[in-house]
Amino acid sequence: MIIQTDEELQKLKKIGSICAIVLRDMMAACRPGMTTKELDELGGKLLAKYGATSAPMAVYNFPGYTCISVNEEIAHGIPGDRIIKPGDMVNIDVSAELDGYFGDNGASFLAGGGDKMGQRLLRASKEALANAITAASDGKPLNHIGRAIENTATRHGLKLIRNLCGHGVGHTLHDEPEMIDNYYDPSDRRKLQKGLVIAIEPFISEKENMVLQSKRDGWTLYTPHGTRAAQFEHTIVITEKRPIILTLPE
Ligand code: M1C
Ligand code: CO
Ligand code: CO
Repeated sequence: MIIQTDEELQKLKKIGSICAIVLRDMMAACRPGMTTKELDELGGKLLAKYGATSAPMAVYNFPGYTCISVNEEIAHGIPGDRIIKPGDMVNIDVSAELDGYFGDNGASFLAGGGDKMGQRLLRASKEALANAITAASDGKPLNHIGRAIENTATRHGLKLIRNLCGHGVGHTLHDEPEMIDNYYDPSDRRKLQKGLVIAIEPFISEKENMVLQSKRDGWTLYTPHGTRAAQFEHTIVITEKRPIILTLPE
């Protein structure tokens, strides 16, 4: 969506901060030995405490309040009886709705510390998101987002998942513009504009550059060879200067 009024901005800030608080508290509560279902139940309780509704459930009938993906699972992992082990790469993605407005954020982390490559993936994907946010302002080409992400991955000697992308957010979870690529597409002529609300979510990976969808559950996106990736996601508003990050814990 494109923000027209201050009231819309305030409502988006409200749901954005709720998404950020829920993500932060779930990450802080995550311990090896827990199941992803236990972690998701906490997410569900926190969303209810703030009066927010899980977007994956409301919009897509997703079988969980949040998406929790471990190791070879890259995104849309269904919370279940998988036990989180020390050193696992865990991604939590929290998206929610309040009062007709949506927010979306996500983060990866290594449960109970991890290996060098895992840390490299985290550092590179966090930096890719920061660089993409810096590249986004009123009047700039939309493909500067993907260019910043691709350049960051390359500089770190890493790959990126090319068939996952960012998207517009606002009146629904996946709003216009669709498909904000995480790589540079010179043929993409779209421009960013003031007030546009988008979610940027780079997935930087060790080796593989695409994911497949599980035929078993219809949701989980995984790498065919089981190699890992890391994702960080924020919902932002385009301005003439630096974007406003909506998914910050107040
Ligand atoms: C597949 C790109 C990755 N919040 C989720 C998303 C997409 N994630 O938009 O960040 C969607 C959750 C709905 C199941
Ligand atoms: Co998300
Ligand atoms: Co998203």
